Amino acid sequence: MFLNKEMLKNDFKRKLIVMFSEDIQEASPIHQYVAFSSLIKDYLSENQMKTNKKYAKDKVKQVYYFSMEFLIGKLLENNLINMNIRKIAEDGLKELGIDFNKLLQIEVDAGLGNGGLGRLAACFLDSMASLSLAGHGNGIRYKYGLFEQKIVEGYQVEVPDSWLRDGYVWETRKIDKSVLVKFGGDVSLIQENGKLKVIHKNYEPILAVPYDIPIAGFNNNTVNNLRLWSAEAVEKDFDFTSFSNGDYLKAVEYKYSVEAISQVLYPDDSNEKGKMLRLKQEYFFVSAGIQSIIRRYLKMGITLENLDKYVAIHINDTHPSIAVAEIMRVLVDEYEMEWKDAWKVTVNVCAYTNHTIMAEALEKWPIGMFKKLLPRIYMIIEEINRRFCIEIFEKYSGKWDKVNKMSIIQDGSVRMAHLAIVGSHSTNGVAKLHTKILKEKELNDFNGMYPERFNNKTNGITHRRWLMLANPKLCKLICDSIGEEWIYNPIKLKELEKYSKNSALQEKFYKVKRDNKIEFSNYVKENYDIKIDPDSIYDIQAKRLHEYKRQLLNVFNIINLYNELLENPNLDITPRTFIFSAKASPGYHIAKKIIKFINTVADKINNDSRILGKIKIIFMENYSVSLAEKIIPCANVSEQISTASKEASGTGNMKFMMNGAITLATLDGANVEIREVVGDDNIVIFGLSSEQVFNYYKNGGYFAKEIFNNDKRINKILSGMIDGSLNAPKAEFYDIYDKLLDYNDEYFILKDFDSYVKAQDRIDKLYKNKSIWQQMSIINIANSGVFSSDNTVKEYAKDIWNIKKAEII
Ligand code: 26V
Repeated sequence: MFLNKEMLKNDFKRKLIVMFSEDIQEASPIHQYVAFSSLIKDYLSENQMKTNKKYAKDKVKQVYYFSMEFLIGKLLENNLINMNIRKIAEDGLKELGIDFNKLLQIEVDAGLGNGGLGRLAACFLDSMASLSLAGHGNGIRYKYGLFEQKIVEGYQVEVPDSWLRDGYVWETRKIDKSVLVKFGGDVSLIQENGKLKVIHKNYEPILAVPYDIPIAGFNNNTVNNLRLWSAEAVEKDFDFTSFSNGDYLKAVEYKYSVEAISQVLYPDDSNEKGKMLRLKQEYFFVSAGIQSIIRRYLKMGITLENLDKYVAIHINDTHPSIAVAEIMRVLVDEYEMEWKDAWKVTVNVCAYTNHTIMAEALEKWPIGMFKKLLPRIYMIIEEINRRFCIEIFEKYSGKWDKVNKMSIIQDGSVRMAHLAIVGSHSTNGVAKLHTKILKEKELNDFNGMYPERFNNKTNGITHRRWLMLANPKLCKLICDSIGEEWIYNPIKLKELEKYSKNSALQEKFYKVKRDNKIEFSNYVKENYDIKIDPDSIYDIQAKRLHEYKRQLLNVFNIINLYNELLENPNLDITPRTFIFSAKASPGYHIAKKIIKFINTVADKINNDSRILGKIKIIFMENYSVSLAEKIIPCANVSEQISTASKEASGTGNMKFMMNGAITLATLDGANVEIREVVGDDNIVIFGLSSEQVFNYYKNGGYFAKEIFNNDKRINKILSGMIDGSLNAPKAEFYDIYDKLLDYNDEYFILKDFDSYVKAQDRIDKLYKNKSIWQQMSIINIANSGVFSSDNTVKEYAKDIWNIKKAEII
């Protein structure tokens, strides 16, 4: 579709009149935003129609990415970039007297995810569309996304994220595509004409209503779909008896109990045991998604035996793994397919990604609850399991321990990861190290059973959002230096490497970073009333708060540095600004304490004039996609310091690298691969290896108290937590202290402390040499193209989904 600035301006004026009967002068900023975004959506709709027609006409194989989370952030600027009209939009709006950046700020983030897993799903959608791949999202339209975090007196306070309150421009309600999802009830099996028939009675029907969000590819006319389901009461089942009896409240209560299903995104804190509503959410969006997919393919005249030639379903972590059983239910019960045939199709259709080795995060559902909520699905899982156990038994000639270890149903619960692996033709980890650990440890038995199913797909990030959108100055400098080819093929960023020693270019990169840092310091001054020095090193750790991510290790180093500065105020260090941003799950007590601890330490250090402003600590509240876009472009140092083996991949690490930060890291997750591509000289590595960590877990030999007794620095830091020297009650941080000493420091913070301090010292020395630092930074940017999600998604398409490009002309 051809579009120039004048057309855009005219269309916009027209849209304001159509929507609000207002001209530009009258329209409020919010109306301007709504009208402008709706206009952009109109343009996308045309291409979406073309895209759908092409997919249908050519019977293109399509992938449906099933995910409980899609952390997409704001869409307006992203859509403008992908439609290649960002510049004319900015210029056109300016001519109409509208501040483009202010307009962009009006949009609220769609924060339908906890962290890495949800953001990965969003990056994949962007890449699939941009690579002309037919790939769509399937998820839940939560009324409330991940809570909004406020920091009050150093504590995290959670506020509901009512992102839909003022309406959401990008979605379209598709009432005609609604489906029924059935919960509970009684199931009986009867024989009819020699066939087994399933009778499901007394169930509770819930109406699943889809809301579609267009996903635009970059400069290629492709517009795919993100379908999010909302739960509503089926009108005829509205409790009219109570209503007509005058019990209006009861009638309304029912409506609310139904809508509860898509009310709120669960924060990934405590284990899921006993959380009926969460299981309901999982089945709800999976069943709705599968039913609507199958319905559509039948309409296209495709027989279900061939479904796997036209459809791939991706199971993003175990949350949607019930898809395996739901596909079986639809094929066997509704379309009377033979079990064996249905199973073959199901396994070929499904593929599963594992995102963590943290045992607490592995989903298990109590049998009783499962049966009650999903009686038919439970029967199907029992049958899947019965056949699977026979397979194990045959393969391992009667070894019961293998059966016990791998069985899907065991010890009173349904193990969702097992279901996902058994019902999929592919199981992948998200970084080389993570996949290795899965194969050798966590999922070793399954790897023995189905070695051909296991594979690695290292995560990636979309360079369109994380470089072009988030860091326009750097984007321009790169284009000025090596042209624009990298935008289409991010591997070409490599061209930059040959200039890494060029001092004129180094100076330009330095200036871009410094400009970003100044912009950020103004933002911090305005919002936090803290002055930070743009010439200090911006050292950033921004990610969910988890003990294994070790924000504590970071703080301990800061306290140590502070202690050293108190002893010697003339210590020759480059001033540092330590920036944290992290949400803790509302039920994760220690994580919330760590937030309070960071803020308490910040308060003390920021206000101590004796250290001459050499250290500043900022905790930025409410980490989100939008905040990440602000923070990451100004980082000098990227903190990726998880206990080795614990971080499956990390994706923040890739975003920072792409924006020229130097990674300070343990050899964990994708850090290992970052080191592989940039080389040892361009990353700072410290700490225990994953082998060493496993070795300690297995054989013991680590005694945190020993370190506490022998290392004066640690002794001082830990004692300072509980002796009242911080501006907090003495008992405030005792839990943290206790976990480190009495519970022997599960995440090896004290063990890695010395190595981390030395690594931080190396950072300081490297930064002092401006030319070396700039060279390192350029080399990092130059090699970050490897981590574009375009590459990752290409591999999924080839190795797992077996789908090909379908270009829209
Ligand atoms: C959840 C929980 C809940 C209980 C406490 C421990 C724990 C640990 C981790 C999680 C998150 C599980 C799923 C997840 O978000 N994984 C992240 O996925 C990213 C995308 O693949 C990956 O980059 C991150 O390393 C991984 O943590």
